[in-house]
Amino acid sequence: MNHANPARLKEPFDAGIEPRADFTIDQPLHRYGAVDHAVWQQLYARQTALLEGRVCDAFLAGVERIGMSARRVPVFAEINAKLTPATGWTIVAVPGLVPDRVFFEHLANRRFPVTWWMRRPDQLDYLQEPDCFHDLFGHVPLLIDPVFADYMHAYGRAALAASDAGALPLLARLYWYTVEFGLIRDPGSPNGVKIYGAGIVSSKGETLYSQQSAAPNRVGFDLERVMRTRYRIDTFQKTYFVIDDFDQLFDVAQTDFAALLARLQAEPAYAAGELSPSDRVLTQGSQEGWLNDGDV
Ligand code: HBI
Ligand code: FE
Repeated sequence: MNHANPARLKEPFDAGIEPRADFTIDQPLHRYGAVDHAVWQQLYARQTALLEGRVCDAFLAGVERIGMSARRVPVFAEINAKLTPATGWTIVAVPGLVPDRVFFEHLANRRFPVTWWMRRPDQLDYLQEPDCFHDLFGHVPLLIDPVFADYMHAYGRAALAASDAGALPLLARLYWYTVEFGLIRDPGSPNGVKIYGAGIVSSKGETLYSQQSAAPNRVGFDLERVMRTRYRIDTFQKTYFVIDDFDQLFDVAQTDFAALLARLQAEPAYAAGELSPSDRVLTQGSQEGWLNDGDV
């Protein structure tokens, strides 16, 4: 799953549903048709089968504890009945991508914005914007893990501060290479990694590619390295960053980002597929299949 750049919000929000000032809406349960539930059922069945043995245990435990329906688009209030008592997080329905600052305001208050609508059947394998399946199935199960839940909260507060300091791109890279496309060490698995990033978890193609392909680099997570690394939103990742455990993310969230951001903004960025001599390289990618498309 790749996120469109929120700044390029294309379609006006669905005319029938006027969002509140914080861009939230009530989940329009009446708007789901049989096709929406069928697409949810198909994606849920496909990904839960594919993720066995590939996704981290915390994700599977989260899916179990939250108890999302396998057959119908879940009712957000029913998800919150399980999630909120556990880690204080609440999911809120939104019409789609919301402006960065609004997004971070929600995270800083333990609210996770979940797009209400489902992709169409012809978008099963690829969709530019996050839909309900990506946001709910991809992101929410880890919000019931206490350490990951604290990381997301601390990240939201840091990103809010960074966006005021004009350093949002650096924090967006941290989100991209952890929350969206992060891998976690697992010695017994292919390439020594398992998946936790929501963008991978909600994508059949990237679930297989991120763990098994020889093309991408897999590099030990380092905060400054990640914040200096550009990413593409229209291809699978050229480099994945691998954490040892969620405590590592929680420690990162305690960083004094103001001082770090001031220093990093002066540093040159790495291209998405570039390796640096100081990288802890788990696998050096063959880069096969990468169009020599330069790099954003
Ligand atoms: N809005 N609904 C929604 N979901 C997101 O994941 C999201 C967003 N707006 C901004 C945004 N993400 C980015 O700023 C982050 O991915 C960094
Ligand atoms: Fe996402």
